[in-house]
Amino acid sequence: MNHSTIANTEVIRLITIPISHYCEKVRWTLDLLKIPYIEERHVPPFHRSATSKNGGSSVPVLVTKSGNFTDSTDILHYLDTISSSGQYLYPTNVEMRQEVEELEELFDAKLGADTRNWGYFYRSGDRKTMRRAWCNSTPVLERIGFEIAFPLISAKVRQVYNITADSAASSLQGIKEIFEIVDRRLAGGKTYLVGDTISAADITFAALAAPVLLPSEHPVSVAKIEELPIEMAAVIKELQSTAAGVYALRLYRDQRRVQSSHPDRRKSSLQKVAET
Ligand SMILES: N[C@@H](CCC(=O)N[C@@H](CS)C(=O)NCC(=O)O)C(=O)O
Repeated sequence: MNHSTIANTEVIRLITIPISHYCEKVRWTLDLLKIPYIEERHVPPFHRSATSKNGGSSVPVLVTKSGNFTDSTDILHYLDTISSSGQYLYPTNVEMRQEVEELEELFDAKLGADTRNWGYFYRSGDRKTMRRAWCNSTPVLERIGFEIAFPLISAKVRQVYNITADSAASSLQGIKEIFEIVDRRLAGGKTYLVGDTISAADITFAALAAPVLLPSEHPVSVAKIEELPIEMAAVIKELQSTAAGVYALRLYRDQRRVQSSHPDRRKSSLQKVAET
C-alpha cells in the first residue's frame, strides 16, 4: 500500500450500543461486505453525546466522508452503493428489490421493537446481564457511570419502552406473528427470503431476531440459555425450533463472518476505549 492509497483510505466509524440489534444488523453488513470500519461502543444513555455530535440520537450512526447516516436501513443502502466485495444486499430486479425493502421495513418496525421489549422485560433489571450487554469495550468513564446509575438507567429504559408484563406478552405475540410470516416464506425449502442470495431482508431478520434465538456466533454474548429465567428459556427454545428460527441460526453459522481485513485497526480501537 503506498502513501496516496493510505491517504485515500476512508475509515468509517460505527457508533453503537454493544447489544443493540439494529447495530448488529449494520455490523454484520459491514463484515459481510468486507468494508473496513471502527466500532465505537457506548453505554446508554451516554451514547447520546456521540450520536448527537454526528446528527443523530439513537444508534447505530455511521460516520463517513460522504455524510452521516442515522438509521440502519439508510446505512445498509449506503453500504450497498460502496460495496466492492462483489456482494450486494439489494437485488437489481425491481420487484425483488421492493420485496426486500418491504420485509426489511416490516422487521425494523415490528420485530426489532418486540424482541427488544420482550428481552428487556426479563433482563433489564439484572445488573450483571446489562453490564455484559451495554458495557463491553466501552469508555471507562461510561462504565463507571453505569455502576453508579444502573438502577436509574434501567428504570428509564423500562419507562421509555413501556416495559410491563402486558407489553411483554403483546411483544411475544408480535414476534410469533413475524416468525409465522417468515416460516411461510421459507416453505418449500427456500434458503433465503427473496431470491437465491442473502439480502438485506435476511440480515435484518436474523439480527433483529437474535435476542430471542441466542446464536452462538453473535459478537456480543450476554447469557447462556441455562442462565435465563425458565419461562424465557422455554420461549427461546420454542422459537429456535421453528423454520424461521432454524433459518436465522443457519445464517449466523454460515454467513456471520467477523471482519478480518483490518483486524489490527479494529482491535486497537476497541483496546483504546477499553484502556481509557
Ligand atoms: N429505526 C432505527 C432504530 C434504532 C433504535 O431503536 N436504536 C435503539 C437501540 S436498539 C436506541 O438507540 N435507543 C436509545 C435511543 O434512542 O437513544 C434504526 O433502524 O436504526
